[in-house]
Amino acid sequence: MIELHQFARTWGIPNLSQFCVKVETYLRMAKLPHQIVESLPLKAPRGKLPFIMDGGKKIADSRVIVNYLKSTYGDTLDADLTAEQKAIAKSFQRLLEEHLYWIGMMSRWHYTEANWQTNKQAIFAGLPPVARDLAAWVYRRRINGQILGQGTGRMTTQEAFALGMEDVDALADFLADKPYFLGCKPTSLDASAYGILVNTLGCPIESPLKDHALSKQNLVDYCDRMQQEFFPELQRFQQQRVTV
Ligand SMILES: N[C@@H](CCC(=O)N[C@@H](CS)C(=O)NCC(=O)O)C(=O)O
Repeated sequence: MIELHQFARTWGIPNLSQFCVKVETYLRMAKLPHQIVESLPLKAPRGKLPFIMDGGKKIADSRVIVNYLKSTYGDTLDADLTAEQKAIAKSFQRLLEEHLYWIGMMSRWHYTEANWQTNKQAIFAGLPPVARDLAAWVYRRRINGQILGQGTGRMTTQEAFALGMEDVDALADFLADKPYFLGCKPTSLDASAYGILVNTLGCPIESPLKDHALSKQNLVDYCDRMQQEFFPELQRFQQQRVTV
């Protein structure tokens, strides 16, 4: 059976990692039997989660994983899309994963001390105290280096959040009143969109970006629907917001 190696569940959403949510959602949408193995990036082949094990093969990077799953088990979700829809899906996927993602990372790893403590607790709480602080320090340096290298970390937080809000506006306008991003049926773009969006508006990392995303009722309803449909064992997203 396919093994999905990812962070432990937390925050009442499928995963604190956008890309782990993406792959688990894809597996569930495509109805591919799998089991979850809790892990940390230091155990991952490319130093990042998620990765999967399948028939003795280790496959890392959510994009490579989804391509592998499509070519090995069939493309049940995207096969019927037109070339134009596929092009739109690819563009939004890149916006979500290569742009909006980094602004979310900035909010978690170096925007406010409160966010950092929430993030640290969620990722490292399972480690013994000294190892926890050391691992958190090492990883914080490493991830902040990535955010700087990617470029988002070179902007003021105000500039970066403004760019993230443009992404959120584009996503809200494109989704409009459709049930899924490309219409009436879920596609692999929804795995990516739900992964990044639920980690923007549905997690306890506070920022102007989160507030802006929460002001888009169609995106909030979308995350709620996705969570209800594909993660029915989790509490409904909107109810959690009311009780938090
Ligand atoms: N392009 C990769 C990105 C994966 C990724 O960035 N994973 C993060 C968690 S969201 C990670 O494990 N980071 C650890 C690190 O960079 O040290 C994918 O699509 O899977």
